Amino acid sequence: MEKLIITAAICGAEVTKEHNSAVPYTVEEIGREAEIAYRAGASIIHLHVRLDDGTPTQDRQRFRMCMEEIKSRCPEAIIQPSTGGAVGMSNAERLQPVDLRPEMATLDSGTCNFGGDDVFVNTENTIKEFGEKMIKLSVKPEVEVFDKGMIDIAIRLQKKGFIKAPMHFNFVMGVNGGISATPRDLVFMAGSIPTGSTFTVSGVGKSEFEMAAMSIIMGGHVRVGFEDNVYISKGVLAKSNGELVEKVVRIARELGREIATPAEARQILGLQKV
Ligand code: KMH
Ligand code: ZN
Repeated sequence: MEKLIITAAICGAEVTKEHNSAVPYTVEEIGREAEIAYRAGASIIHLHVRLDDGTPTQDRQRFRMCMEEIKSRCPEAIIQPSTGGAVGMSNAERLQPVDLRPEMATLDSGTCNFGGDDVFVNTENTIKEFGEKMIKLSVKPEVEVFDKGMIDIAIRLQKKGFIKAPMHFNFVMGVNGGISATPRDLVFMAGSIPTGSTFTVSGVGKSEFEMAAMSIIMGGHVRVGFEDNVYISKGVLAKSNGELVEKVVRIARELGREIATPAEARQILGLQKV
């Protein structure tokens, strides 16, 4: 089986220090959390950035500063900025980090409820716009899907030339408004992507490690981190993103799956180091 790529989603846009005081906001905190996760075994850092007070931002300069901080601490890490940003941001706002030509960036392929009254809007034209820009700047998208229909949109737009094949998907499972995080649903999602695609799984909340274990067994990859879950076990807050990554490494080792280095992750995903 292919080696396991671990992604650390170190801060997200929604989770705050009130949920877990280790959630990073400042450039220094973001760099530190990325480094701890990287040293624990993550080869990809999925990156949202914040102002020092915790406000989510897609500001290009803030991304530049955070990416430089991460690169200075872990030069080999694959940095994957979010283009999802936070609910309510405009497309232009969300697309800013792509101008920095990262190796990867997320491409959210559909609209869904996002808990309460929030709606995370990604119309077909938005997906086309983001996909075209990523092709133009040679940025590999991680196609973020919160439900099965979003896989179908991505396949349709890939056939029309807005996304390059082979696609790499992230199944975000357990968001209140998206697909639930159950073994049946994960088998359904993994069976719905085109042959030759790769996938990673982000189990939200208490399902994080259950979905991770299933994905490891199925030959998929794994994302963990404060964006998705702040607990290391029931009722116990994780001390760092690194602690969450370490747990995935332990599960993978017990199940006989080796961890990919960043170089191996680049090979699996067809990335060229810049
Ligand atoms: N913050 C969510 C609304 C992504 O990074 O591309 C969207 C999100 C997805 O986190
Ligand atoms: Zn994200």
